[in-house]
Amino acid sequence: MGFLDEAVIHVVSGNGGKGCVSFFRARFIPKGGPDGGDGGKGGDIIIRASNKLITLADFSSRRHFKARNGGPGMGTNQKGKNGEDTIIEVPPGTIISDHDTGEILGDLTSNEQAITIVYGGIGGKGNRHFATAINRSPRYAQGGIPGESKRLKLTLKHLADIGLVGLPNAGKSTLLSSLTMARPKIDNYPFTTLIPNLGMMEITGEKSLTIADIPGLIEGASEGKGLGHRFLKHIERTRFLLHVIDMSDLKADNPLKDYYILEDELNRYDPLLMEKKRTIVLNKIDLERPDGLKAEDILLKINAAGLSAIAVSALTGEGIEELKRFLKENAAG
Ligand SMILES: Nc1nc2c(ncn2[C@@H]2O[C@H](COP(=O)(O)OP(=O)(O)OP(=O)(O)O)[C@@H](O)[C@H]2O)c(=O)[nH]1
Ligand SMILES: [Mg+2]
Repeated sequence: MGFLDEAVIHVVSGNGGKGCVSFFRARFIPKGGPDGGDGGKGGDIIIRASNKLITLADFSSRRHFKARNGGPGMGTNQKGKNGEDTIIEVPPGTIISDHDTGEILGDLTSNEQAITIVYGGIGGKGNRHFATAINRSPRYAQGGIPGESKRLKLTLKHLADIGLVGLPNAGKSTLLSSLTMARPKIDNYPFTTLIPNLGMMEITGEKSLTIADIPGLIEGASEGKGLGHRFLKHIERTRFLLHVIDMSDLKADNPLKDYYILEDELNRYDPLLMEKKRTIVLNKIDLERPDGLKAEDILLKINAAGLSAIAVSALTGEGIEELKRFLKENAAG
């Protein structure tokens, strides 16, 4: 499942209703005073975060949003109805900016957090407001103030509880498919994943953890090399990182070399990434190494360097249950 991480939408708040020109009419009172009511206010455009959404995919088919106009004022001093607001739901982690000026209008991080983006126009005043000593029967009422329109850019930053990082071909997508129901494209060449994939790992009947698989990272990613840098923003707000390394591909005398190179890239991209909890997943332990070293031997070397890792084969499923248990205990919110 690929997802949209950016969308541009067009929003328009409701016009204010126009004020009314009307005069009081009753039997035996041929010339009553002005009693035209005010127009109703136009609806606002409100954007609200909802936990039910995890992507911006809905906005690929729906880009225009308009709030209802205010109703016109009526006789006997009746105010027009206020136009209904339009509420647009987005996933938590959506940043809203003005597409034309770049100004950030809002950053919705938690469920139900909402922001009013454009207000509806106020209604016009009815003719009763314009009566004066000289003109007691004004035939004039105000029009409503028109709604405001804006082009907005929505950018989704928070995609997942857990982010998978690693070199191309390390087995991140395979790991996503063994931890979740997601079925991303997997192949034996670097840069198979071109856009991030998301999957949900169930914890209990109600709760699940969202896992994001991003394209492989390479040295220089923080300066734009490869593909992964474009997607680093997706891991900025993940709670937990799984750093996937390929056991069949690492150097026995320096098993963490590539790990440190990528960690350095993460740090260059945003030092705050270093504050996230993380663990190393030693993947592809089903493969034979030419030097005959087994997963236990590599794990010992990693321990000797002061780190720990969880050994798995994303392909055969070995170690996956342990990894799931570990994530439930350490990566759930
Ligand atoms: N033997 C073995 N092969 C694996 C394992 N995990 C992944 N692979 C293979 O490694 C290759 C790359 O796997 P992917 O899951 O596409 O790797 P990736 O890290 O997502 O790669 P990019 O998207 O290019 O960054 C595929 O041929 C997988 O079948 C494993 O545990 N054991
Ligand atoms: Mg992949």
